[in-house]
Amino acid sequence: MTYKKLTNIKEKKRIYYQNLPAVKFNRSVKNPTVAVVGLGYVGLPLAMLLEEKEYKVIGLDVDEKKLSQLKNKEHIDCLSEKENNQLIQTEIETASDASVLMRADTVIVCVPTPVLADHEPDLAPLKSACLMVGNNVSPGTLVVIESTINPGVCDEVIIPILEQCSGLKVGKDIFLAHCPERINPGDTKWDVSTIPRVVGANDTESLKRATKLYNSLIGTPVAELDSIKEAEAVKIVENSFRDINIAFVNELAISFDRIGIDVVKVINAAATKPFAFMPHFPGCGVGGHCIPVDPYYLISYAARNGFSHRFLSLAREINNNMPIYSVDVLEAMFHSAGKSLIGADVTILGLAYKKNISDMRESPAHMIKEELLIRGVAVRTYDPHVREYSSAKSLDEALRGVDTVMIATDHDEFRSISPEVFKSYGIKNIIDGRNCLVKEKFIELGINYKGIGR
Ligand code: SAJ
Repeated sequence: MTYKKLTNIKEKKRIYYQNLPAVKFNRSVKNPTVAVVGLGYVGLPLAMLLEEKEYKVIGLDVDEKKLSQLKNKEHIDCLSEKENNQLIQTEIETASDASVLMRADTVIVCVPTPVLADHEPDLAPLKSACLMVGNNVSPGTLVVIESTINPGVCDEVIIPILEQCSGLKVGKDIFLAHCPERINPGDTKWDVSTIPRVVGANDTESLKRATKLYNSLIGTPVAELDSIKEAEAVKIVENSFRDINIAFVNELAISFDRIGIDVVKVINAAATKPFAFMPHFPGCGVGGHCIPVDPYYLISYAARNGFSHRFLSLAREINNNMPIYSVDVLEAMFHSAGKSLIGADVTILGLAYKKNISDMRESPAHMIKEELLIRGVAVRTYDPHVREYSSAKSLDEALRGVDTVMIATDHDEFRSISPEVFKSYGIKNIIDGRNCLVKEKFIELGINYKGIGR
């Protein structure tokens, strides 16, 4: 696919900037200017870290609402409390006009790489970001892609866009590296300043510049790869590894449910082995913008290259089925009491895809709610981290008048609800989709409790 250069005004601008001496171009060698494209849960913490390390930072985003929130120092949902407090202290220049990129010595692209409804990779946000970069990048600039991508995207998509739009040669006039983001939302231990990083590029100058940049940002030395494809593969492998391990324990959970074994106790016992075992835990599904998404990037690219990732695909199928399995467990509970699900009142506790955050992307709770509605259930939802999308606005409203609860997210707020509180609301049935409650205590109180695999 050829990407047409924009009007020759851009040409003239670039030639003008190309000939500007660095000092006029505000290209201070001491404090290089770094532009971050995409100010989400990856780009914003990175922009704040760059500013902390005395880079001149320009934040670029197409979301005017987000830009005004940043300008007015409002709370940003995708950031932790600590990051929000830090954000108030920072003075990052933000813009939606891509021409600011002409002033950057380095441009770091941190835009989402989701999948479409058919699980095919959706590179539209990334392509649009690269078109902005290609049409505004000036010679000598280092471009780093942090967005999660499969092997081949830099060589086959990004480089053609950058070169055709800018008229510049990657590896000679401009430089390109891939440094996959490794942000773990909600993690209080590992953050952008401490998470070790991997950098890959196809030429030594690009690799050298990117390694120098990231070594100036984080304490641990960057792991270097001399192929951009290998760097693209690293993140996909990390997250596919997690997905297949979760699928393994989810399959065990379904199997052990039939033979009366508590899979969580077995996994915890297996984890006493200090080597060659890494515990993962079953649940009502795998959500988020990484784990259930990234394997599809490799599955799709490998298929285009004549290989079928049957194992990765099966793991995705098992994990995608867990929300349905959770509703099956509830239906079996009702049937064993001689009741039907039709007309039942059920509250789903938790909408976010994982504990103590507000992100609902690919959350299993959506599919659980859909499946309950299909089976004729009246559904209420409550998530203290996602009130605006909760149908009940308080725990009291969520529990009053229903006799069945499904836990879809193991927020601390839900873990701390005592069995006595549930009992006081007349809750008779609990499906613990995150195995986060103390099973024995609920059974002692005569509440029908079923977890996932226990
Ligand atoms: N989940 C399980 N069982 C598990 C672990 C997770 O069902 O044993 C579910 C969670 O409930 C959630 C989904 O999987 O719905 C994803 O959970 P996650 O803990 O993997 O959280 P993410 O999606 O934020 O993953 C991030 C990833 N970080 C990056 O991609 C940069 C991932 O690589 C990390 O391994 C993960 O955080 C982490 O370790 O927490």
